[in-house]
This record gives sequence, structure tokens and C-alpha cells, in this order.
Amino acid sequence: MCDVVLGSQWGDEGKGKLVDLLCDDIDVCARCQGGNNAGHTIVVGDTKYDFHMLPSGLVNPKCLNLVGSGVVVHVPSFFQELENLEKKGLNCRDRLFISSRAHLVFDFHQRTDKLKEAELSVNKTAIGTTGKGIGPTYSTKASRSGIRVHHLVNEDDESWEEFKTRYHRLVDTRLKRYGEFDYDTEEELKRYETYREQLRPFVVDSIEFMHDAIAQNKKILVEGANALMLDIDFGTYPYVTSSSTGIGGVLTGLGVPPKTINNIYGVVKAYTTRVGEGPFPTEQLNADGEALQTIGAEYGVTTGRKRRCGWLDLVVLKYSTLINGYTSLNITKLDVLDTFKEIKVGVAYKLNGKSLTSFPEDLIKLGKVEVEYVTLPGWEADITKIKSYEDLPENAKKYLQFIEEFVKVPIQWVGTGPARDSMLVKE
Ligand code: 2SA
Ligand code: GDP
Ligand code: MG
Repeated sequence: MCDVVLGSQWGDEGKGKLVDLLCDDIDVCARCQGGNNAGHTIVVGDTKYDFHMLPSGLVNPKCLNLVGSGVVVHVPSFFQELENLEKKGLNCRDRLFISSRAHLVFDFHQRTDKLKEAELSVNKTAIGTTGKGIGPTYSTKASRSGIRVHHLVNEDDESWEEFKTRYHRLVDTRLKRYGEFDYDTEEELKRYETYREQLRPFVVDSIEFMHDAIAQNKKILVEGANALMLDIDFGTYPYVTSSSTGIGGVLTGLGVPPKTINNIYGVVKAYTTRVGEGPFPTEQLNADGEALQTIGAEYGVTTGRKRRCGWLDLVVLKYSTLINGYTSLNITKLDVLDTFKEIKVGVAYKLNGKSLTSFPEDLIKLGKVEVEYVTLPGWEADITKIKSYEDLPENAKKYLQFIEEFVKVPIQWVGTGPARDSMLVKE
């Protein structure tokens, strides 16, 4: 059976930390979507690990790790990330596998990601992407001209010639679209001739890999990247990423049937953040937002961008719960609210004075909604040293209870700091 960890807001809720914690008792950790746009930080003792494309289960020495077929892979970054982890003492090579069906991100995808953003910025409609080539790669996948891992590592005689033909064809379509851009195709191809040999030992048929693990009753954990509000279908389109970041992406990105899914853990930051452009109804462009940003150290793990900050939005969380069907929640970064005298929570949206009954699909509407808030008293106490849920201040418990009752999903864990042991379990 597979358990799943998913982001419930706009990302950076602290999924990596929960995955790391759960991986103590997990045989296989799998990524199903996204690429190296993701950034998951895990703190173990004095060591901080930054994960981008590789699964966070690598921190646990017993855990096997799969980069699934729904992930898009920039091979140079794959090796760079692996090397960085090895430098920090993680022995990962024998425990890391990559799906032969995963699509490849080339440098020209990254280049055109930036060119597209520059085009959009003329009309002030840039998405604020990470520039990692994610959108362009999923676009070439959907337009059926993408190149997959198996195309690169195939061993038969003609395969390298075939790969080069595919590659040139693909670059040509990009050149037609964007005109000549500064890019050395021969240099990139040369590098891939080397990667071809280097990547081969990691490549598996991920369908066989996952189904063998299921048949052997292995404990499997799927690590979602990005989050529901960035989902290509259900997020704040077009200010989204280009993959299915919700529960659907687990099935399409790993090739497992729905009946294999067991627990679905929704990770919820105790407030809200967003990186990049797009609507954010509870954003606080004031001292409260600045305090959340500073105390929460809200900077992008991949790009270093400052994250936009605001109050917890329960309209978003309810919508996200409808789609992903969380079986329990992990509330993270509760400690960031320690010093606030009062804490606001968004509970409803009004448009032209009328309460909305569903989450607006139209960004013009979403941009105009008026958020109704409930104000709860803060606890004004340091909770970072607390070791049991029962010992939390009453007002902190009331805050958590408010969330639980509103979304009708039980809270299972509460994060009180970045470290592994700063996680309270609620019985
Ligand atoms: P892209 O690059 O095409 O996926 O960008 C499209 C939108 O998705 C957002 N996005 C993210 N939002 C939060 N965190 C992400 N990962 C990094 C992190 C981000 C960083 O963990 O901090 O370092 O800046 C992530 N990845 C994509 C992105 O901001 C666009 O709004
Ligand atoms: P992810 O993308 O969902 O894995 O989250 P990120 O790693 O991008 O961002 C979450 C940040 O919050 C990381 O720096 C974590 O180390 C940190 N973090 C996670 N849980 C907690 C918590 O409960 N309290 C505090 N203060 N920090 C946390
Ligand atoms: Mg992140």
C-alpha cells in the first residue's frame, strides 16, 4: 500500500520534513511529478539537506528511492544534487532509481522558460517560474515531441543516432518558436553522450518497480512536490506549475491504481505563503506579512526568492481537502506564530457582497474577493521546546481545533521547529 504526502496550499508547507520522519519506517519513497523546481529542506542534527528533484527518503539509509515517470529530469542537476548529498555524507547511489519513462529537461527548455517569462512580462503577466524548464518540458511532453530517459539510455546500435535526431528535431521547434537564441546544441549533445553511460545504472521500468514493491507488501511513501493550489487543473491557473500536484498526479506519475492508496497526509503551514505571481487572497502586505516572512525565514529553497506571506486561508484548505481527500493533516510552523497577540484565519470569500459557495475558478473574481476573517487569540509563548501535544498552550490548541473543526479532517502532527524531533504527535 502507498501512503502519500501532499502540499495543501501553494507549496513549501514542510512536506520534506514529514517525508523524512515517516521514512524511518518506509521501504520505498517515490516522487511522482514536478522536477528540480521543488525545494524540500530537511534538518537532521546540524546538517541541512536541500532536495530538489531527488526523493527526501534518501536521508534514511534503509529506504529505496524512485524518481517516477511523471517527474521531469534535468540530468546535470540530477548528478549535481546526488553529488551534493554525497558530500554531506549520504550514501545514495545504490538506493536511487529513475523511471525510464520520465521526460528529460534540456538546457534549451530552461532557456525558453526564461524567454517565455520575458515575453509575458511585457504585459505584466509573467508567472514567476523557477526558470528550471518545467513548463516547456511538460509542454513538449503533451505535444508528443518530448524525449524520455529510455531514448537516452537505450543500448542498441542505432539508439544514439535516433536520440540525436529526436533532439535536433526538438531544438528546431524551439528555434522556430523563439528565433535564434544563445545556445550551443553540439556542446549539449556531447555532454549527453557521457550522461548516457552515467545514467544507465539508475534506470528502471518504474511500473515493474512499483508493482513488485506492492506485491511484496513493501511500505511505500509518495512524496508530493509543489502543492494543490499550483496544480495545472485545480490551482490558480495560469499561475500554476505544469504538473498534477494533487492526488491525481500520484496515479498518473507512478502508474499505480487508486486501490493501492492508503493514507493521504495533507501538509498545512499554520499561515500561508506563495512564491511567484498570482492571486493570494489572505496575503498581508503589511507588518504582519513581514513578521511572518522574517520569523518563518520564508525564502525559496531553489531560487532564494522571498516568499509572499499571509494568514491561513481555510477556504483554500477546504477546497484542497475536497480534491485530495486528506485522511489527516500535519500543521507545520506553528512556532512561527508564537509572538502574535492575535491570529487571523480566512473563513469565507465574498464577491460583490455575496458569499461564495465554491472556490472561484476565474482569477479576476478571485482577485476581487473580500476575505472574511475570524480573529483568534495568540498564545504569546515559546512552543519550540514543547515535547507533547498536551503541553501546548491552550490558545495554540484552540487554534488547531478551529482548523480541525472547519475542514473536518483530524490533525495528526504539529510542527514546532525545523528539526526532526520538533514534531508533536496528536493522539
Ligand atoms: P515552475 O518553475 O514552472 O514550476 O513555476 C510555476 C509556479 O509554481 C511555483 N513553484 C513553487 N512554489 C513554491 N515552492 C517551489 N519550490 C521552491 C521552494 C521555489 C523557490 O521550495 O522554495 O525556490 O523559489 C515552487 N516551484 C514552483 C512558482 O513560484 C510559480 O509560481
Ligand atoms: P516543502 O517544499 O513543503 O518541503 O517545504 P520547504 O522545505 O520548501 O519549506 C519549509 C521550511 O520550513 C524548511 O526550511 C523547513 O526546514 C522549515 N520547517 C518545516 N517544518 C517546520 C516547523 O514546524 N517549524 C519551523 N520553524 N520550520 C519548519
Ligand atoms: Mg519547497
